[in-house]
Amino acid sequence: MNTKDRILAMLTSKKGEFVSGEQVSEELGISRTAVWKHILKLKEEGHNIQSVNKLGYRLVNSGDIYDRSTIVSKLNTEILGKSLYFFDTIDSTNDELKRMAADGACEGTVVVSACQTGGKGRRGRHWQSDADVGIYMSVLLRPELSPENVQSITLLASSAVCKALDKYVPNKLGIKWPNDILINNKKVCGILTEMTSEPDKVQAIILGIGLNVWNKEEDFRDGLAETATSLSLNTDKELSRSLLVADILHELEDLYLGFAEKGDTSSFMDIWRSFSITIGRDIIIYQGDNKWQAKALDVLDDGRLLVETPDGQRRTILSGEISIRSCGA
Ligand code: BT5
Repeated sequence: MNTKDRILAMLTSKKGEFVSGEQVSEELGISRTAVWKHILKLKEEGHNIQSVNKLGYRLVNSGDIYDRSTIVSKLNTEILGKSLYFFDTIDSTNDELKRMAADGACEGTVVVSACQTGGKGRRGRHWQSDADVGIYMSVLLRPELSPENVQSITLLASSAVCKALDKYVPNKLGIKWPNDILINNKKVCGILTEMTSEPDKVQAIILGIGLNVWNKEEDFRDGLAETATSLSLNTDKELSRSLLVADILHELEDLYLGFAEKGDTSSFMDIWRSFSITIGRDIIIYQGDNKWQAKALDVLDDGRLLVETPDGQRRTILSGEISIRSCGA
């Protein structure tokens, strides 16, 4: 192992704690200036190393090199991400991809950004998108489908994300209809699906995925610490945002190609149901100014939620907010 790699190994073994320049120089028998030069080289290679006066050096998010070439090196897809744009910062990956779609970008184009200044949730809500802690990505799909089928694409996406995340947090994930992915009832991922269409044909679907990876509890602002969580808060497994992006794209493509070929939602609806924390629960449904209670019975193959009201009537809901009673989410 050369000296630079030995420094990296030392920093990695400290798991995010500081190591002083003196310690490194003594252990490796090199001068402090030589240590500093190797650290600069490691930073150039993309390692996120923080240098703080009197404390020394620490590796932030160890091993998590996040850039276009690292993502592409891990991609194992035919279509999704073949055209992939990586930004250090952008207003919103959904908005950027929408602009690209209007200019004729092809199906499978992906936009990833290390940070968003105007990350969006549904209905104009805000998505906290701090630098270096999360995944903010959008995927362009152009399926031969009518606009009514778009709801099921959102469920396809949450099923794919759960498949990709399950190995990091086995048996902990839950999906709250339609698009919230939770760990122990706290939101780790949100999905925003936007569409442009002609009356009976979809032109473009922009699938936006926001995933909290490295956030610590104190990073969540505006009361979000009560309701939000991150992957690293729930697993000791090694995390790499580049690998996560590649894995999510792989799982998405797998489910999407099956769906686009046969128009059949059953393959991913079974996955969705297996992660669902909504079905069988008493819920409150919010639609505009109305709020009513019901029991969630099932999710239909087109993505609508089938519910039963206390007087025994069955209804389906296509969109809206729900909260699950006695779950806090
Ligand atoms: C969503 O909206 O959950 C969809 C979020 C989609 C974000 C991605 S990031 C990449 C792409 N580009 C974008 O601009 N957006 C997409 P909704 O169900 O409306 O939830 C929004 C609510 O979640 C907010 O009102 C907060 O309460 C909460 N929230 C905001 N930021 C959060 C975060 N980082 N983690 C967990 N919860 C958050």
